[in-house]
Amino acid sequence: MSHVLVTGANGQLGSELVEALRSRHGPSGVIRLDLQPPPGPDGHAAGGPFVVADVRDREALADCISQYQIDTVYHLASLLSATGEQHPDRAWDVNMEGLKNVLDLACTHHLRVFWPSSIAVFGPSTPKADTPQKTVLDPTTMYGVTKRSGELLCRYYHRRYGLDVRSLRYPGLISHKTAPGGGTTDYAVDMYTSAANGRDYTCFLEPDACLPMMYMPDAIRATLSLMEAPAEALSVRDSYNVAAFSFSPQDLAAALQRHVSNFACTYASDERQQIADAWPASIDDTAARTDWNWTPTYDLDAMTEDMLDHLQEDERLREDEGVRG
Ligand code: VAH
Repeated sequence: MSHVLVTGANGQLGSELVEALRSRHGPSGVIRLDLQPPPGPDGHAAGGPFVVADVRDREALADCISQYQIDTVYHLASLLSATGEQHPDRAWDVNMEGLKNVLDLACTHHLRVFWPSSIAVFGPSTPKADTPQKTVLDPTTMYGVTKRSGELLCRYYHRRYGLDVRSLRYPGLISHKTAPGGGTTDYAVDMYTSAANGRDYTCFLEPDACLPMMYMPDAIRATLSLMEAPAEALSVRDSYNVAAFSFSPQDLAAALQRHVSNFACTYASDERQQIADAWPASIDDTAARTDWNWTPTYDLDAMTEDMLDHLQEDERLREDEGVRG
């Protein structure tokens, strides 16, 4: 029976990847690791081993790998773009020391590794439309610097040591199950939540800040498709561009108003606008489509319908619980 380790398991991506991996490996086959225990009894799906540890602690990671006989690591623990700008030193430490610990241990224990990169590796000199797989990479944030550095580290470990480490440059990820934390694209989840709860929203980006985005079910499917692809099919060993669709805050507000007619969005951009300005508007993911048959399922309207269905149901359940007291 294969055992997989998910670091950053409490996060927006981690919590849903754990659920998807459990359907393949069983609850006892998916080991979660994060700085804090999972939130509350009704937090993530209960059950399955959980390790409280810091990914900068190589010994703790080694103990976990040995104790649970891990054969694959999904190393998600990371500080995201906005938080990384507030704490650049910690972002470098967690994002880089954590990754190198995982890569070194993967070589020692002959593991396979998935590691998320981001469109944050692109910068102001990168072509903004249909950003190519191979292009200028001049990230302006510490997060982007760690993601590009991490991509180069992954490719080095593959070429030098033969490590099977695979990576995706995720766009902004949108989900309803676990709140995101510290990202520039997180405005979208905040806007959905406000509209679903009958509140207006003030967006911290400009109305025309168009960014590549992806619904979480597609991101999970892309991750597992990449990890299940035959190694010989893969032509990219730093990190694959992967895309679904792009939209701006005003596009999202209009999509929401088609469902919540009285929803209103105002705009008050902050320092996160400068981060978004350096990122692409759309991504060319031809390599992913060619090498491992990537194709997205959701577009903006399909995502909006599904997001609102789930968020409005969650709100009804909270109100019912409030009524029951
Ligand atoms: C962030 N959600 O905003 C992350 C992501 C493409 C953006 O990497 O930092």
